[in-house]
Amino acid sequence: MKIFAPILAAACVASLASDALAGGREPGSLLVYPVHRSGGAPGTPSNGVAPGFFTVVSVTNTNLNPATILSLGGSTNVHFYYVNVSRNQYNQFEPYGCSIFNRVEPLTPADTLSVLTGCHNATFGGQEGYLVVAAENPALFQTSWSHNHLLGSELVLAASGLSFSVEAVALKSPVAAGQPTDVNSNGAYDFDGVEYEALPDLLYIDSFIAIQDSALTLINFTGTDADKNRVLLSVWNDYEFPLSATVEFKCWFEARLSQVSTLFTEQFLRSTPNDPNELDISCDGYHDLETGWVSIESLGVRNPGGQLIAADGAMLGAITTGVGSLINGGRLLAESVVKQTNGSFAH
Ligand SMILES: [Ca+2]
Ligand SMILES: [Ca+2]
Ligand SMILES: [Ca+2]
Repeated sequence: MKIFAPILAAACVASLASDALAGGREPGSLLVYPVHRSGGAPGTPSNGVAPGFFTVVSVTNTNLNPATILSLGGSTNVHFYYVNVSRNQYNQFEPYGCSIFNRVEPLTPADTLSVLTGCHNATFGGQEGYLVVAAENPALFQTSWSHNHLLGSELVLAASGLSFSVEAVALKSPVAAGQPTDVNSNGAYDFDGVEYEALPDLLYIDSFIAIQDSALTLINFTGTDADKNRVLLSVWNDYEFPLSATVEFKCWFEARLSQVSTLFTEQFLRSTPNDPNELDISCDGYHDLETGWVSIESLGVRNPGGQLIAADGAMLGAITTGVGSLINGGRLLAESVVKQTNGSFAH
């Protein structure tokens, strides 16, 4: 930091933010797991995408109160939608497409279910992407309902033992408990404040350490998997020196920060005006490593014809170690709702 730091405009913006955020800290009716790596159970073939990685996904029904011991009260079904990405080797931010593999599981009151995605996702290994899990009425066929009792998390493991875990983003439904959530009957989960909570319009990486070269994951919830979300990354280094980069992506990506922009590298940050005291890990008062933080905002979503279909795309994401890092850890991106964005998930 600077000794006499001016009050950041961003801090003022943050203080206006709504407290109704989807931070994965309270149970909801729909869960978004930002990353799944379904490299297959040990011994299963992989198509070469993220081989050796697999994920344990957990979902818990915190409802302890069955209506009657013999009724379905308190129970729910949970519909898993594995969104599997077709990687584009020429542009990791613009996959060729995303396809959904889905299945339904029942949860009794106080039930918790953990699955290995290599077994639970599509029948062959080597998939990656993200996962949506939505509560459904167990008495009706594929009818999503308000059941604000779901919590989730995931543990991503590599054969080497390296791993990270991250919570699922839990979205509450404002619909009355037990009532169907597809209010507009369009067959999509709408994150519009009517069916489910709206999504934030600002995401944050609260801090990054450049040499860690963490992986950024973003999911686009506006338009289809063919539409492109243009994103502004506003970065401040350890001396509040402003930098920025843009990235365009479709559907879902996970990429190392150094691949998103070279501004995230230790070498580049050393070349900027930066605090000579931070980050000091040898306790000699002189910096050894460079750090910064990031706000992430959509600049709009365009269809394949280049036409603007939304001025502000809806996103969620995470910052993790991704593939191959020696340093482990993962967390959801922080969120602010300055102005609501309406996302949706068609299934
Ligand atoms: Ca809907
Ligand atoms: Ca520094
Ligand atoms: Ca030092």
